Amino acid sequence: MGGLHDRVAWAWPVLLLLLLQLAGASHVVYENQLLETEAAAATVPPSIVDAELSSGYHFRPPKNWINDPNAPMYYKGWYHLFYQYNPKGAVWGSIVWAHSVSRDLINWVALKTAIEPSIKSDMYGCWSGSATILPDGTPVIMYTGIDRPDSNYEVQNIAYPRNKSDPLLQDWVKPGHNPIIVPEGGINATQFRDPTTAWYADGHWRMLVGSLSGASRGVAYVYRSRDFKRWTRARKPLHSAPTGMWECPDFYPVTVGGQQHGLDTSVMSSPKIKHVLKNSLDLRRYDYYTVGTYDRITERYVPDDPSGDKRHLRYDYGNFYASKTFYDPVKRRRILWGWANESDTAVDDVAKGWAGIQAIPRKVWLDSSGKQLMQWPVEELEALRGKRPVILKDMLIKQGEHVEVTGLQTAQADVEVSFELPSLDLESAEALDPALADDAEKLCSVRGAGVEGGVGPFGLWVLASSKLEERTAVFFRVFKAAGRGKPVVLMCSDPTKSSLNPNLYQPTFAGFVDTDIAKGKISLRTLIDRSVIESFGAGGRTCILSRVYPSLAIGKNAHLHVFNNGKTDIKVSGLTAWEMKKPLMNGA
Ligand code: DQQ
Repeated sequence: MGGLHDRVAWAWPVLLLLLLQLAGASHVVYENQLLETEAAAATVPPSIVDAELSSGYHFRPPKNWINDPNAPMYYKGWYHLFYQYNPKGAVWGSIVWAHSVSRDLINWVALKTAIEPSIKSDMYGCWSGSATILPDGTPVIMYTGIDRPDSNYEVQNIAYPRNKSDPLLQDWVKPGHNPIIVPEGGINATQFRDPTTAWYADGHWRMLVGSLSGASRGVAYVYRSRDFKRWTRARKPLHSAPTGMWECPDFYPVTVGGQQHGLDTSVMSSPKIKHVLKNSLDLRRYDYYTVGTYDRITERYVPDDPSGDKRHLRYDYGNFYASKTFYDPVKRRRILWGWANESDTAVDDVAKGWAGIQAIPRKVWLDSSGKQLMQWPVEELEALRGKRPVILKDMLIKQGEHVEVTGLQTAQADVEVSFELPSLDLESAEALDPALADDAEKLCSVRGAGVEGGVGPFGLWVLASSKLEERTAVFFRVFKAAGRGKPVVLMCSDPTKSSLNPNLYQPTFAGFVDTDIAKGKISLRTLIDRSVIESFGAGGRTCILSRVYPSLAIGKNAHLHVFNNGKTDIKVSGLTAWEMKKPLMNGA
């Protein structure tokens, strides 16, 4: 494996793929578009179908619906991403596993469909799943199959590459012993899905399947196997909580002590590690996680913070769901993929012919506090930055002022800002209403970007029209809170003015930022990609992805400002903004 022959044999298809992509062709076979498309296109504002609103450097296929990222992995020089895909249109349905490959996580080439209904146990759907690399290097996919037409009876299946010497892993074979797991022993058969990457310890493989027990208990069942073929359920689930169905669980070790390197899923060298358990809450459609301890003898997981199952630490406080991580052995890091749905109507989605993107892949690691994860866009993204960034330094922004960042187009940009609060007089900060002290979203919806404050709101107006009728505010706001050792920092994305189109869903997103603002500094990085605003507060402590659809602030008409709507002066100690180039994006 991996010899000269393999390299020569695979060089041609890869070259061909790249040429085809450059020529605008695609390997994805598109079947009939939905019939409504034309009719719908005639009834929506022109901006919805404006190609200038189509994201450019966020992962997506040229058309149709996508949802969950599936089985991300690195194999023989290529990063692989599979994802839930509807080949027939821009709404969920007829789901198969589409497949793309990349050398750098940024430029993507679409391959043919990897997994589609073909056996009894997946005939009515091939739903989400994960990859595990076996000790001999074989990648294996486990996924959920729907095996009857009239109800979502969910079973777990397995697939192997037909040819392990193909670094592109183009063909997948489903062995005859499928399904490998069926919902028995009182399991809710219609809520039993999304197997995780397996981990190995003490002669056994383990993996999780998400489920619902009773009316409202989210559960992660543990299955064990010696041979990866026969799987038996452990007596008790790994963990459960009264949160509703757990979709797409993810479970992995992280290094304690603030180092950023990731760990293979099977690493168990306690006490230097902690584990992260993430679940996607079907009821609320967000991804939350806890940090805790895994006991591989009892097969139980205990969150460090006993209230963690209720307090809902989230990867992202915006539009980000059904995420999945993988270990990248090349750069020794753990990478997180997450799906961002549209915030528009299904009619508009059909009109524009596509729906859904994947967030920029993020490196994740445990913060030195041990309490939360940190996230940062993979460094490869920086290759898309234009050569001549606009740089601003030491700019004071007084109460009610805003300063436009000029000299570049900002519809697709990467912006890094450092704010200083030179005269941080915390007395002038607003008092935190105890009733909202645990509800960042509500707090942001009543204290939005337009509501003058003491310290903040300050931040960016992104995708702003020339007269500012349209703008999305990404900002911080500082509160003093009785009984807390330090001020409370809120990070918000307020899209309530993002578009003049009245039919859009424009939810305010927000999360608290666990940082010591009394030191007088906070940073913000925002990735702007036409209809995507993906922001990282305080070096990746709090992240918010929003989808917005301006009707004026499109292409060259999109502007960027720094604003301060608080009484305290804010200094922009540094701002660097780069235009972003377009990568190869599956032929889109
Ligand atoms: N999407 C998949 C399921 C998963 C859900 C189906 C989460 O496997 O539970 O497309 O978005």
